[in-house]
Amino acid sequence: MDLSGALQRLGEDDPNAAVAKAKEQLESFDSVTLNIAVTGETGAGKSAFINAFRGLGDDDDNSAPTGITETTAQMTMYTHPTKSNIRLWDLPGIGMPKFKANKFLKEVKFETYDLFIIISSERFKENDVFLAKEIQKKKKSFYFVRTKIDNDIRSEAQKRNFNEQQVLCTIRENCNRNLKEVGNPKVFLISSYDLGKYDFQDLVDTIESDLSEHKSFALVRSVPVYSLAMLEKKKEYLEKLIWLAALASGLVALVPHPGVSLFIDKTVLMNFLVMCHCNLGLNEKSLIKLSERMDKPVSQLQSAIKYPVTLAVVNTLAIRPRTSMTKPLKSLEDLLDSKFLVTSFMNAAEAFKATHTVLSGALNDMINDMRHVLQAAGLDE
Ligand SMILES: Nc1nc2c(ncn2[C@@H]2O[C@H](COP(=O)(O)OP(=O)(O)OP(=O)(O)O)[C@@H](O)[C@H]2O)c(=O)[nH]1
Ligand SMILES: [Mg+2]
Repeated sequence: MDLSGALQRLGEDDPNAAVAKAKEQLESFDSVTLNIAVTGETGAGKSAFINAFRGLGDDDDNSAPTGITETTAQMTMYTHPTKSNIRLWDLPGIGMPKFKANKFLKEVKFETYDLFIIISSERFKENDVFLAKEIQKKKKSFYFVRTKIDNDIRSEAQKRNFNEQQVLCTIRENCNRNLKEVGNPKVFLISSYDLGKYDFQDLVDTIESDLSEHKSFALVRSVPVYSLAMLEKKKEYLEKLIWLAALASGLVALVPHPGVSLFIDKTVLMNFLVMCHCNLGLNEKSLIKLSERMDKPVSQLQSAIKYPVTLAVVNTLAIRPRTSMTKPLKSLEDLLDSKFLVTSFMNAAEAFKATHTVLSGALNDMINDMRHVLQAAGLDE
């Protein structure tokens, strides 16, 4: 996209006004809230699902306690580790002695949640159907998730004539038999310990298509990348924001006389790149989590990273960080260390084009890196 296309999309002629508007729009994507309620019987796997969705292990700090005895007896909110406005709510199932249907309906504030996930590790029961109907009455969305599929596959795999697709099909049919009363909804089969497999991606795609643009962005940005398909989805979303970030950086409004260098605050550019870096799972914390989940040394995953984001930024076109004149940059942190960029442009259109190219190039490099990380982790099927 060029500058005139970007201005047209924002409905602005004036680059200065467009910068303010682009900043506002970027912030609105950043500040959108998403509240996901997760409910189901005790032991169904609610807490494990919440942890997996947040990219955490069951033993991490701030993770939801999981276990073979009743562990969640009251509603608990868990925020996303990097985005506090994305929240998952652990709601004890209505079958629990301490949480009968009436009490549940009274205590659950339906309007708080954007959607409900009803989890079972076996067949869905009366309580699940009852709850779905109540949610339906409140005009909210619900999704049925049949979890612990890895267990089913593992035990069925012992049998002669084992066929994974057939096992999945049988589980699906079994679940559907009990859900006719709620209009035969789709059941998503997942393993919280292997989100890259089975129907997790399908679940995200389906929820995404039911949400508004801003909320679906919040959803996609919050899930960890455990498959190439999820990486592609993230790519699609992040690419959509490049033109906004390029405008919001304010370069187009700052162009001086031709040939004169500019010292500009690069906060917007860096914030965008750091957001992408973190969202794709290239930050150290995410790599450590992935290495633990896949039982691979973190150094093996790190060595798959070929283009540190700094290189992409530094080497591309007109944007050069000020510190490159004094000391070499080695990491994203080095680049973040210097507050200003020095650069020069002929006009606003050129400034926009250069910024757009830099951001696209850096994002593309990060995506390629994440693809290599997934390969190194054995998740490139
Ligand atoms: N293999 C496997 N085990 C799972 C999965 N999800 C949960 N579990 C295990 O099932 C048990 C119960 O999971 P929890 O997440 O604690 O269940 P819960 O629904 O939160 O249970 P309460 O808090 O008691 O209501 C734990 O031992 C988990 O490790 C899964 O997808 N696969
Ligand atoms: Mg629990």
